[in-house]
Amino acid sequence: MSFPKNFLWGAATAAYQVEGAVNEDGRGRTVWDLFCERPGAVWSGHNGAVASDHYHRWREDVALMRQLGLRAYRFSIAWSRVLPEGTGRVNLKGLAFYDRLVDALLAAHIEPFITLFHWDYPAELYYRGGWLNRDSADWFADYAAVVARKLGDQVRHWLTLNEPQCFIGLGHQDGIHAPGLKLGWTEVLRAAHHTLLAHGRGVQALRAHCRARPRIGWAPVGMVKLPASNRASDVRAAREATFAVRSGSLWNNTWWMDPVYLGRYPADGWKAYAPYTPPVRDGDLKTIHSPLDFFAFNIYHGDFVRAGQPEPLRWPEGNPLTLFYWPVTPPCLYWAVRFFAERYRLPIIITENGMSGVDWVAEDGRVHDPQRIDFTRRYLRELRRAIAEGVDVRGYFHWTLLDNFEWAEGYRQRFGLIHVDYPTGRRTPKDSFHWYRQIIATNGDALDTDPKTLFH
Ligand code: IFM
Repeated sequence: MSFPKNFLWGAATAAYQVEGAVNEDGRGRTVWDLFCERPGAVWSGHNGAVASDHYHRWREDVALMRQLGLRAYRFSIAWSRVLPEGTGRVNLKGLAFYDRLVDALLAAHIEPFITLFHWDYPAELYYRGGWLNRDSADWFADYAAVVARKLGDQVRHWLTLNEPQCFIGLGHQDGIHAPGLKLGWTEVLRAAHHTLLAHGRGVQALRAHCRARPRIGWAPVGMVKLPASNRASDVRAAREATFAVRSGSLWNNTWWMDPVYLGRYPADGWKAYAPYTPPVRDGDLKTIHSPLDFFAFNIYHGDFVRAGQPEPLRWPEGNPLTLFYWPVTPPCLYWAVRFFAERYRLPIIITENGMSGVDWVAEDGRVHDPQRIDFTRRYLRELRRAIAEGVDVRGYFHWTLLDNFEWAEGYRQRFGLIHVDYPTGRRTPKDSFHWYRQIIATNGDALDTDPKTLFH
């Protein structure tokens, strides 16, 4: 058993991380432009002003995607390119950029997957209260409608929001991402509720305004607990921990996913977060629960748990870590898709997975990244194991296509299949690019081949 026919082999990016051109063609400012100006907020004072220069080099990038054999490309739209003030006046030049990109992707037989919001919130809306303002749901719906009217005849796949756990948790609670707020729990959970509402209103706007029938999802972080053994008791403990909400942390699945897929907040979360739970008006949960076509999530690692032990197990000394110090845990792909399929009962798409490494152009002119190949190979084999057991998985997007601006880490974390030399913008496909190309070309069969024999 291998990957299904028509499996969507993809790669993903996000607007602020790759585009640059922050002052061109009428783009409005965003909270990330503001945050990068704060001394000490981003490593070494980096910002997204030029980034991977994709706004100017998109033709070259689509040609590289074609060379890679990508079946699907996930990218986000910069809300403030389309609506510089976040709402109201439409900037046709901004829309035209994405229109050209979509045309080029379709001409290359690459399926566009559009994320409407990947963290670059319009500054003008932030000044009006941002996600703390309940009107933010309407603002988002208006923006979704504008994009849908322009691109909804050609684009079939849509994601509303990317990783609300991060832009609310890191951005509004911990203050380490834009907009850099450190709010209390009442306000954090209110902002979180408004993002859920925005998602639901966005889904409705897409369905109302796309001319081709849209397939819609969203892309939260998928957090999974892994059983320390195959014993039924450990698997049960892992499943329970995967779907639990603990007080004091926003880092969970169900506070975000249950309202969207099941139409209710999880009871344990409602108890854990009391007395800070948000005001929920009549009809809110119905809106948030607007039907979706697939279950998407982003995943990088998981923690191991054992029955009878409430805390995750300690990592063995010397456990492999990426440059970000994230643990390498291939079974997270197997267990996450199994657990999510059981609970939410929709076809699954992995919208992000990958690793940051120490990658540079070697003296032979190539970028050797054997660890990314080994990482991705192990993770994909675990995904294949779940598919072989009957889980309906439709696609996998590697994070990321190009090295890019990694938020508060600036440019020091390289996640790309393609190396970017930032001073010149020069692209060099890494060894992992050539390897992934073979994986795509064989629909995954080359996962069983020694990677060293697959390219050069
Ligand atoms: O770069 C980010 C992306 O924007 C959101 N998900 C995680 C990636 C790696 O940190």
